[in-house]
Amino acid sequence: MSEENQNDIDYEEGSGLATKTRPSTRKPSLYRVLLLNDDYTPMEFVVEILVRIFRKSPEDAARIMLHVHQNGVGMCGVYTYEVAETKVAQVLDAARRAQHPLQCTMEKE
Ligand code: TYC
Repeated sequence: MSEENQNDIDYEEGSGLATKTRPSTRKPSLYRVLLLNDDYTPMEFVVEILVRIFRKSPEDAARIMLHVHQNGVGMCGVYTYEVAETKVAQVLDAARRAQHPLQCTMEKE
């Protein structure tokens, strides 16, 4: 089933009525949350963020942190709009409190 036809409208023969045959269950758009590299944020702080805010295992967190360190940017996860927005805000707030320049952003998948 294509994304466009997720909630098909059926035009019943002769009745003049359009009836919805399925309840509305449109899939929400998803957003990638990205972490950006910088020269000052300690590696341990980034790992801690990935464990605490993105629920990564310490091993995955270390792998993602190193990827960002080496490539400039990396993905922390994919979420619905409001969840992604909240995670970005939590990262920026934690970085600001700790006075690290760590940057985090989101983009539509
Ligand atoms: N580049 C940082 C350092 O060498 C580590 C780092 C990794 C910073 C990932 C930000 O998103 C980041 N201390």
